[in-house]
Amino acid sequence: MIKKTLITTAIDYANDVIHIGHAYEKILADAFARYQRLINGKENVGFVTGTDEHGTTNEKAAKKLGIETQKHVDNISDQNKKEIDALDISYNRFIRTTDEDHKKVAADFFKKSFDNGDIYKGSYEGLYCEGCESYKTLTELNENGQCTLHTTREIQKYQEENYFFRWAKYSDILKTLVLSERFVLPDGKKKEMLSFIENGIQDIPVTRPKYKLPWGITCPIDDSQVIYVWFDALINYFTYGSENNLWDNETEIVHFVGKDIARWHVLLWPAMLASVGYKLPTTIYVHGFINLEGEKISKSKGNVIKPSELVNKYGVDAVRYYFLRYGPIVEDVDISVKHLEDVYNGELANGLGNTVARIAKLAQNSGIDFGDFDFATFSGDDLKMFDQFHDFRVDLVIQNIWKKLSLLDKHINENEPWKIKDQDKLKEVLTYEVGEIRNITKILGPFLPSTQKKIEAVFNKSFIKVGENLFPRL
Ligand code: ME8
Repeated sequence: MIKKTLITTAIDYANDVIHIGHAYEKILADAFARYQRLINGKENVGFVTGTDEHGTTNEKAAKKLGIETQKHVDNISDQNKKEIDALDISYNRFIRTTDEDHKKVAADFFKKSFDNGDIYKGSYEGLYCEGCESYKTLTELNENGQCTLHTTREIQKYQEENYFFRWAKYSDILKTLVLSERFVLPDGKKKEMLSFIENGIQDIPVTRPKYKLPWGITCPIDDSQVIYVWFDALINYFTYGSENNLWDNETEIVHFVGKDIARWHVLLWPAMLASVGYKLPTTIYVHGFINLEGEKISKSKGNVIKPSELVNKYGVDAVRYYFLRYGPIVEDVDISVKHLEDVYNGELANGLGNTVARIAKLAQNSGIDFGDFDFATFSGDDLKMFDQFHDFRVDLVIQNIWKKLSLLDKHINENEPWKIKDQDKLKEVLTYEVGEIRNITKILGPFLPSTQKKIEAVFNKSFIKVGENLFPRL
């Protein structure tokens, strides 16, 4: 049986352009997608990212600017795509929830759930946070009555007629899922998800009246309502997957999400899928948050950095490396531009760049023929270097590669090939060193795709040439 993989990231709200916090997840998922393509073939991998364009947040952002909502989301989605492209994210589709195919798939999904008896008419009276696009209970608010994640926004009071999804009905199924191995990772997240279930899952409104929020997908069973933005947005994965033969039992479905939206993916999404009888996701991988110099990244704090700003200054692979190696793979992390620069100088300019340049120069000066090399075929030893991808620990995979690199550097320093006069001895030492750098280069692709290509061009042929300076010192 062919194993296919569908990889997804959360789709970003189109109220404002993404910052480096949002970008982390894209780089993480991209490294995993590139790895899957290496081991399973690119025809067996689908990777989708995009923008979440309906709902109050997006509509209000457009109103504030005095422009049509569609125009606003077109503009932001376009800018987000450029940001994501600047990071060399190898998505197969950049989906938008305003895409016609998605609107149709989402409406059909809703109708199917309704036909199966899981959606019913009701009325909601309660609280809503527009930042989370989520219904809230009093116990979820801080002592000032604000959402703990969006303290600059006012909590809304809603009283309206809408349609509810029978979420509570799925509590037992969800509990079994959460307890099962690898459904939610890292394991530390299980407890939080279980406590949501134990506190009692309530049925949830899955439409909003159009007279209050016209911006959304029209509800297929009542055209005076639009589909609730989370119900609509989660279906984006299925839109892409089902249209690409990637929503079946031969496909492993992996969702990468941040900790603030784990609950929607671990608890609501599987209940929605169970309601219509579609395959459930295989794994939901939940990462932590990036803070910048001890502060939450936010517009109101004035500390927003766009991915492209870092890419323009340090180069795409340096940015990728920094986030993959030091990003919030499990817990939140605090980053700073100073730390990025130290890492750049120490691990990229000195570490990788310098080692590559030293070996290339020694090899070129030696006049020795090192033979061709196959960068595309992976041995058991090569694949072993990727072992920790099993747990999505991209940081540890990189750590191991850099350990290998520093051993190689040590080998150069100890053997001092530039001093060796004996040709046979020189050949032996350099053959080992050229071989090692080639082996390291081979496995860099998921993390530093363009750097890999550059090093490959230097070490590919028997004639090794000195290439460009990969990471000029800052
Ligand atoms: O939640 N550090 O969109 P979003 C790490 N549209 N990750 C961060 C982050 C930070 N500082 N800030 C945000 C939404 N993220 C919904 C998703 S999916 C069907 C719908 C992550 O634009 C966040 O955790 O608020 C989420 O995974 C992603 O960026 C998009 O956040």
